[in-house]
Amino acid sequence: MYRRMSMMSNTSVFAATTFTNPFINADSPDNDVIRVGNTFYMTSTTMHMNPGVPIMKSYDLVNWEIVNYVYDTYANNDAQNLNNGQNEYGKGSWASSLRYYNGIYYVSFGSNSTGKTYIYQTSNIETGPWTSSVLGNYYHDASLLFDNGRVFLVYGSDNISIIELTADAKAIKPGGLNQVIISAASNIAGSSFIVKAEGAHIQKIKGMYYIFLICWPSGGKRTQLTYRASSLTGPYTGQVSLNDSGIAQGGIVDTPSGSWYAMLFKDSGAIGRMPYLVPVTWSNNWPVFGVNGKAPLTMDVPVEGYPEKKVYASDEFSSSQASSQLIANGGFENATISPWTNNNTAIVAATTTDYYSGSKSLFVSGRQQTAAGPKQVITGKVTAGGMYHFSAKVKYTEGPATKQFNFGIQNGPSYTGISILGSTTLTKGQWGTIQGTYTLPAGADLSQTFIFIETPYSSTPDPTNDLMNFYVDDVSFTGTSSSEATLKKEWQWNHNPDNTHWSLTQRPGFMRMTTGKVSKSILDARNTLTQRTFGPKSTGIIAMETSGMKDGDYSGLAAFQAKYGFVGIKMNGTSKSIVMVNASSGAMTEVASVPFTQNRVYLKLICDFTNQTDKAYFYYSLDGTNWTAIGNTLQMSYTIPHFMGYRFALFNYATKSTGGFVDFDYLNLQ
Ligand SMILES: [Ca+2]
Ligand SMILES: [Ca+2]
Repeated sequence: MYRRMSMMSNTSVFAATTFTNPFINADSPDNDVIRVGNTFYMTSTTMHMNPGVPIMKSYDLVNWEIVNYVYDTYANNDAQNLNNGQNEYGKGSWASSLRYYNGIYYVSFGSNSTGKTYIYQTSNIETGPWTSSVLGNYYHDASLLFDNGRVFLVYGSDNISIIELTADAKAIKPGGLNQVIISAASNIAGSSFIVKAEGAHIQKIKGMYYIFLICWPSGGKRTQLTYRASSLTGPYTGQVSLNDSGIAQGGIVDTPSGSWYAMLFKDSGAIGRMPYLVPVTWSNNWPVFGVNGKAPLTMDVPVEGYPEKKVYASDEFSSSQASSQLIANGGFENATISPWTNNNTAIVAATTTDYYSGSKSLFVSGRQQTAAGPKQVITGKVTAGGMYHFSAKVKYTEGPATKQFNFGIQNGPSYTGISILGSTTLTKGQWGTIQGTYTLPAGADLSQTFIFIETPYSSTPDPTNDLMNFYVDDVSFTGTSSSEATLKKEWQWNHNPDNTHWSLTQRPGFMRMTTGKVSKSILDARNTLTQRTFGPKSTGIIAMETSGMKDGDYSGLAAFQAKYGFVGIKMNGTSKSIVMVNASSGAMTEVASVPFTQNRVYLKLICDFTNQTDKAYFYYSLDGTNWTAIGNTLQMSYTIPHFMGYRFALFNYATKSTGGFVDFDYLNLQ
């Protein structure tokens, strides 16, 4: 059923009044949902894909769009960077918890790669910035609880445990609560299990503590459990809340008008794990899931009148003029000061002694020259002719009553590329701001670029009056990014991207991917760009230009999982061919090869998930109109090494030498 929304244009817009589960017909597992006012926000697990932990937004619980991510990268080790044969497939970030408390949004997640738990927080969930804290241990499927000024993580498998955090949610609280609160939580659902009770979501509702869990009894399906207690530490009593088709795992949320829903998900074959919205009613303060013990497939939309939204999108790769932040860790709130370094001879270190915002700033000491201070490289992020806004908070506490500080930039390796962008005369002991705008000259040497903070030049600097220690915080440099800002939010890179080897501006209108390492296969290639496949059938079409490819390069369009398949261009010597590769056996097998002599090619991938048939079909075209099937059918299978639904993947990797490139014109999703 549809209801007319408006007659503002010639095309009437109709909003559905009913919907069908799964409400997102694509991979979106481990959802955690909150409501703030009339807006719902939801996180999900995307494992080894970055940026990671998508923030999805909805007004009706059915139509969701990706508005942000919690991090660009959460760690930078070999596993995250696909270096030295390492990877973090199926690991990365797991089962996040999303909470809103006193104006701050909090997201926690654990990583099986690093064995740590991460807590991010922000006052603006849609734009950030996020600050991160790292707990030294991995807390499995942890759920955040804010309760009367205290903060807890509830986590674990079968024996569900609680551990207390500091009030700012940044660390484990010494001497805080730390105990098992539900022992053998699985036992209310059976006696032997494929998966014991886990996936905790704790919520306090009308003074009662509810802990939602999932378990998977042997011979049965994934099952939703609810425990409750009037005291945080128990005793908890539990019951089976839903045992229907494996739809389970998640918490509950209410609409502004007071209707309750559970946000659960179901394993669904090669497409991944898809989310299900289940109505919840209350009986004797127990939530009752579903209707007569079943999760309805078709339901009324919880909040009517909002337009359709998707978590995937076609992209023309057109350059936008969006302004983006080019400085990383500008508030010095991260675990390390990276990517900040020292300029000339200075000691630069994060400090909690003084700060302008957050809980840390950068302390600069040991200065030997007036230019000595903090430095951040922004090579590749700026373009000649671009206009940039810069700002930094600076403070010093010893020496003259007032002192001038400069915000500078150096374009190119020579000091002749230095420009002072702005200056402010500070008063001792007070934070001040250096800010302004800067247009990068047309002829600037962009082979290397960095920004820095300094005191004015003197060839014979005085230790007291020129080389004083100082603090820096909230450094910002925004403008038209040469790369990062313009990718649509629906894209995620496989593992950490190498941002120096892709560009949306080197050739406007195209995504240029340049190889930066020699790879064995697509599985250890960097800068593979992905989006979710979707059901019941989805088609991805790309146009790609290949004149920059080098001997040994592969590029094209993949159905990406451990058992991947692709159609693409292979360069062998000076000859190109269109190849179809099928890796369903676990080994990369070239099934078909057709000679190819032109620059531009069109590639198509059709995924059929109808009734979990899970088949992928591959095609190519020389003109974008006439299509030819190539190779064989890929039998897609959801495998645990990747632990993720199949993705459409645009790739370009080298097997012999680096430096080749391809230009992707568009991805068209149907
Ligand atoms: Ca700060
Ligand atoms: Ca284009």
